[in-house]
Amino acid sequence: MTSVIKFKPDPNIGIMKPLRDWIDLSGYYSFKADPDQVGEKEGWYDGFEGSPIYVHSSWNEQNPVWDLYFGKAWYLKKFYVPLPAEDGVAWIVFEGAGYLTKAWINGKFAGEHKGSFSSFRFKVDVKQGWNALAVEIDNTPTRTLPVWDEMPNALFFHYGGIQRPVRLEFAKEPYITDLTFTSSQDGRFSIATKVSGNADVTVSLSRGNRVLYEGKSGNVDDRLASPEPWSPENPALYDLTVSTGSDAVLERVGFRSVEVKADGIYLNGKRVFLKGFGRHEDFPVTGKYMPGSVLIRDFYLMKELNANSFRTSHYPYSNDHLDLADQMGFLVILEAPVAGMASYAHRNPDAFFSDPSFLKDAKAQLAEMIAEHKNRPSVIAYSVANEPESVTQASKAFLDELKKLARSLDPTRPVTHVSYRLLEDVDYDTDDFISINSYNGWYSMPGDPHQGAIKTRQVAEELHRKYGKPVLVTEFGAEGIAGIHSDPPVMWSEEYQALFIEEYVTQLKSADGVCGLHVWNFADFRIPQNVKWALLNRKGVFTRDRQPKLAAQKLKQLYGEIPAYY
Ligand code: BDP
Repeated sequence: MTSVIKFKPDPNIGIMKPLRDWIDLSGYYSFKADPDQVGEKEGWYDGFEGSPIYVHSSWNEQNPVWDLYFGKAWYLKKFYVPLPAEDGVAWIVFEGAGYLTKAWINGKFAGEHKGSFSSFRFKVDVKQGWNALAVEIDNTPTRTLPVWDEMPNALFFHYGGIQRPVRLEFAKEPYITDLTFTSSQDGRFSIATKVSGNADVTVSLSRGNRVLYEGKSGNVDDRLASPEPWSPENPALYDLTVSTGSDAVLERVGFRSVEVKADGIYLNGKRVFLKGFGRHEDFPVTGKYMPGSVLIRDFYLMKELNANSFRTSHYPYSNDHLDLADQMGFLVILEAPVAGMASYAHRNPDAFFSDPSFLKDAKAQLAEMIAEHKNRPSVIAYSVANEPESVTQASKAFLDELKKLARSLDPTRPVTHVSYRLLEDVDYDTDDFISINSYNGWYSMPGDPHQGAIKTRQVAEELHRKYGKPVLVTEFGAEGIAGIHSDPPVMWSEEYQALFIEEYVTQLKSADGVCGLHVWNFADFRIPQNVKWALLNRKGVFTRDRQPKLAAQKLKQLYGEIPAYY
């Protein structure tokens, strides 16, 4: 599988340092919904009359008419290529579009892709001068990933469209097709490069203007004398440049080690406590696209609350998002888009998890996620799924296949699955650490966060005793509607949410074997219409527009009292 080479920012956050020629294809497009699915038959790839839309962003909130549109839709754009494009290779690169994407350049089919949350590319023929790009997106709610069969029960809003950047990228043969960097905090590192043909490859590692290592091969095992290790306190990044003469790519890498022992997760040899959040990519109007300015605010807010970690619940986040995690020092649990199964699969988990096409899609999207993000220092572990019905042999077989694949693609990172089946779960034996979601005091034991937190502590400690593995509490939280106050603290008030979080953190921070706490969620986010929710999922400690609730102040204090290393 060919990994996607990313353009990474230079040390000034947000400034792109492309090492290939490229043309940005974001901007205004022409858009047309295709509810009758006639576009392909009628040749819309050659052109159609549409209305304006902006790429990249979900289509839904750009026009109230499209808000609840799920299905096929078309995008069209004319673009100008100033270079003699014919004497090299050109790709159209999507950093995330979906769920099903088909693209045509100048009426010629370029390729199709399944999955909304990874980068993919199609080789294309473009000509110097004007060209046309047509894209068909299909987000019909079906057994996609995440699973959307039953819309009202879906875990978050089912946005659609070309939701992340698009560009045209050029290279000359032989070009670099894959790059893997692994390291440890003592300076040992290895580089493995794949190239499209025969080429002399050179590699270099530098910091700022200082070149610290140069090698004359794309495959290197070596050691850098006394590197600055990467950590949340000091996220030291190095520029790794790999060049074939005709092509060059840049990755920003770090020197760090991750190890799981029975009593915790170790970063650079020290036992680290993960303090943070489950997040979402969700923002008004832009939908599933997170503007850089919002990400910047989020990361400052997370730092302000003394957090050092988050999970990319429930799909891999954008390159912009994860670049900031590398840059600002967050420990990321990177989650594959295998989620949304609970309400559906519990009726017949055997049939659900034995479906070979479901496993095939899950494996493909997990593999893409790892290929794209495997060089990031921030990514310390992979979650292969959120809340699968991990209580039967069929679901266990499904999850074990995913874990086996993750380990074969990347033996350096621990693997987990996120369970809400707690003591009943049958798949912890193949996890490196255990991850649990718990809502005692909200969905169960409503109104009693104190006993709820005690019960969760007992479950976490029992799992740790039984399996001899650390336990990360990946979700706990309560809805708090901003501006709703109550004395005494009752459910849905800001006070109840703050109290719930306080009870959980107090119980769990010193629980035997608990290696971290992720509050659900960083910010309120959009969900399908359902009597369970008041317009949004209100479990954010910040509102959807990033204003603090009472819980934010409380959490700042609580996380501030937990030492990062213990
Ligand atoms: C958990 C899911 C999460 C939901 C949360 C909730 O993992 O995606 O948003 O419940 O109900 O089960 O708020």
